[in-house]
Amino acid sequence: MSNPAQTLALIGAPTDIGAGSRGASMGPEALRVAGLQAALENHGLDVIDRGNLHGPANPWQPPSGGYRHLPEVVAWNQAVFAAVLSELQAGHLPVLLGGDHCLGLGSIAAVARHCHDTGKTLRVLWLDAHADFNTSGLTPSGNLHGMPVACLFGLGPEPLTALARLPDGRNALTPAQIRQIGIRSVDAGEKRLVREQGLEVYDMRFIDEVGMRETMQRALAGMDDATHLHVSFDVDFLDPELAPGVDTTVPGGPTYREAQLCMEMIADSGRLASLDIVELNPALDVRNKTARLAVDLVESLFGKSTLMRERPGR
Ligand code: 4U7
Ligand code: MN
Ligand code: MN
Ligand code: MN
Repeated sequence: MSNPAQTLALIGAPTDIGAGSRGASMGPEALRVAGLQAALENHGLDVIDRGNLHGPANPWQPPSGGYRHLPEVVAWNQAVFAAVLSELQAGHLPVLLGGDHCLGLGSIAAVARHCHDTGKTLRVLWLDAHADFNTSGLTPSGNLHGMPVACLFGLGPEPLTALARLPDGRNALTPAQIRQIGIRSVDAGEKRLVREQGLEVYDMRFIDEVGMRETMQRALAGMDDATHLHVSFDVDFLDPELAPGVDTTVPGGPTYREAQLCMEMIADSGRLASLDIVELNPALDVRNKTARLAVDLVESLFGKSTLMRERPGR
């Protein structure tokens, strides 16, 4: 490998407080059982498994004030924020093993803080069937896993937007820093907000029309040596025929080859510096096949195919 040895830190966050079904709390263990650490080590990476974070249990209550389990979501995100930031400060590449996607808030808030502290430019790729851009007034469910992107933009409950606020008072993310890929289910009010905020969304219609290659070229364009690339991989990004082990399946997602190309092109960019793997729900999976597929794709994200190809300059 031509790039200097990189140390990955796996951080488990076993919770499903942000979701509408129980089970994503088993995600970290399912990824371990599917051999995530060994698979990455086979590609010459150093991998430390930090084990699991701790946080409140799922009280399984209905939404209150537009949010379900807000205090628990805050507590889990504070733990994720601290763990991800400390790995970044140690020079490691944090890999957050969710857990539901409400944790994307704490993870990306930490990455944004680190970029702020080190003068890096943040680019986020949000691989998901959903835009996760709801607010308390728009959400049909109250589930906070449908709201992390809005919270990162400062649109959300104060304890979460506070976590995502930078020391200089700016929000963790601006629309220019995020690209959403694979989107195919956006709620009516959420759609208006996405347009109003000017999010760059490469939805499935776009991928159908121009193909995954052109989509990824556009999503990855304009990065340079100062770019920190964060990937938030919601496993429901994938077509549910391939990946049934998620709670919020939406038909018509990327095929196996399209998903591989997406991951390979991210690897080729040489900029990947932090990752979330979220929304895997082993309670809905079939013989852990979705976890195994996620591991396979994450291998590509870290350069599995590079033996076959010249890697562009890093
Ligand atoms: B995920 C939903 F209504 N939009 O807000 C909502 F369709 O992290 C789903 O992307 C959110 O899986 C899905 O509840 C959140 C729903
Ligand atoms: Mn999501
Ligand atoms: Mn989703
Ligand atoms: Mn989901």
